[in-house]
Amino acid sequence: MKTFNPDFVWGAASSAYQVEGATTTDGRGPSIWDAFSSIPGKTYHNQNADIACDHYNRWQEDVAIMKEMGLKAYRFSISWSRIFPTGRGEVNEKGVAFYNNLIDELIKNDITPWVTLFHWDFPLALQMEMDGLLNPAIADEFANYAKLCFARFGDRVTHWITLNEPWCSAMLGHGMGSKAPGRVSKDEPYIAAHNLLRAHGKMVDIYRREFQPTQKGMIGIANNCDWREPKTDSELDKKAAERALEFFVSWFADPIYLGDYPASMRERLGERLPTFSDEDIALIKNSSDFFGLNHYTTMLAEQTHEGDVVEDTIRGNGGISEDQMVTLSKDPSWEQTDMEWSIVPWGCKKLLIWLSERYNYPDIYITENGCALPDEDDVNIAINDTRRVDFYRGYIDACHQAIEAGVKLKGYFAWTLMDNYEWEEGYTKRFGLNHVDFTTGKRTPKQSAIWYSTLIKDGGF
Ligand code: PNW
Repeated sequence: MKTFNPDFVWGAASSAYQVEGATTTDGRGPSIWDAFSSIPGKTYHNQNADIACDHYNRWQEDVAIMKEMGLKAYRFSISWSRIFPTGRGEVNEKGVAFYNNLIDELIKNDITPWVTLFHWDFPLALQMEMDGLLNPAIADEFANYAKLCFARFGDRVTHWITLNEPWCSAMLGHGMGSKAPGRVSKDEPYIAAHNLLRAHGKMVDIYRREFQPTQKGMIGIANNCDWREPKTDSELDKKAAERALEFFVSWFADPIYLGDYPASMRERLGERLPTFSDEDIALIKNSSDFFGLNHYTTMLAEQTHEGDVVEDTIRGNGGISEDQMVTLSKDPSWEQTDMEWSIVPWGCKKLLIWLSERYNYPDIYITENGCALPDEDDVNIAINDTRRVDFYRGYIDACHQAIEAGVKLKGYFAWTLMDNYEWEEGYTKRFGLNHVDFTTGKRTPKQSAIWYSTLIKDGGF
């Protein structure tokens, strides 16, 4: 039996746009994802999240499912444009009421709410008025929105995540353009990331000064990072793997833990990488009470040789591999999920140790980990998801090994509570512990949900 500390946080995660639906109900304003998904060709079969899991109407049933599963925590995000339909100005009280009800219901059922303030559904009005994340002034808009959330929900919410995966907003939203706002650029990712870090710093500053002393909560950020394993034992490949991790997670975590971007990024990017002002970095440094990590896969990394054609076909570098001089690949022996993400549990362990060593052993929470499997439209196939059970067992075992190696891992959130709108992939990629029939809305627990509940009940497996 592998046992975990009794106060280890076992949870499941979701995000507003992926589950809520009701995109024009009760005064919600549009987000960049409503706009992006309405452009023909941007998403699978032009699917959008107008209905999604209809969680906006079925939240009570969904909390009952969490209760049944024995979840200790539920990570969800707030839709900014439900609270401020145009991003700022007058508060939409009906939007506030929805989250108040959800939070109260969770607490009534002994499930701790972990709230993400921003999970990609940026208000369309601010995108159009201000150019979104490219405008430095956007940091103040984030702070204004976050302040309202702390004021209205912080009496009950004591676990805050400012941003979900700024790497994705920067690289996939402003580099490859595969996610909203769909911009394609080699330089904008670095600007968007910079403003997101500044926004994070301002949100945390407001929380710490105005709310944390009385509300006593904790606040952090959720960064995503895969593991990069050197393709060979050569010094060049080892350095390439290290550099790939630096361009991935240290891009965001070094400013927060060490006070500036990694030297490898500065060296390679020069002026293309923005510089923090003294005021910015004063707010950003030490601005996370815990390390939130979303982790999905592992890739092999090798030094790109001078003259090689760099084509980021497996997308692991968000389309700007040449900035890193790193070429990524996969070991063909690795089993893959429906996202074509390789299943490599030992990569998770190595990453947890690498992060702990680099950032001096912070408390870490895995804020997302999970897998999509094929053929699960059919509920009868979905409920026999033994491969997902194997996936979770493998990764949770790797977490256990990391803890034994000294990593201060304090919690784990499965992605995701139920099948939902997988962004540009529409409803084809199913990550849920619970199956959702998108015609009727019916939820059905998969075997993985039952396995996970048993693990929570037993405190291990
Ligand atoms: C995360 N990558 O997205 C998000 O936080 C979730 O909303 C999403 O549903 C989940 O993981 C599964 O995709 C990612 O290309 C998207 O490295 C892309 C990448 C990583 C995470």
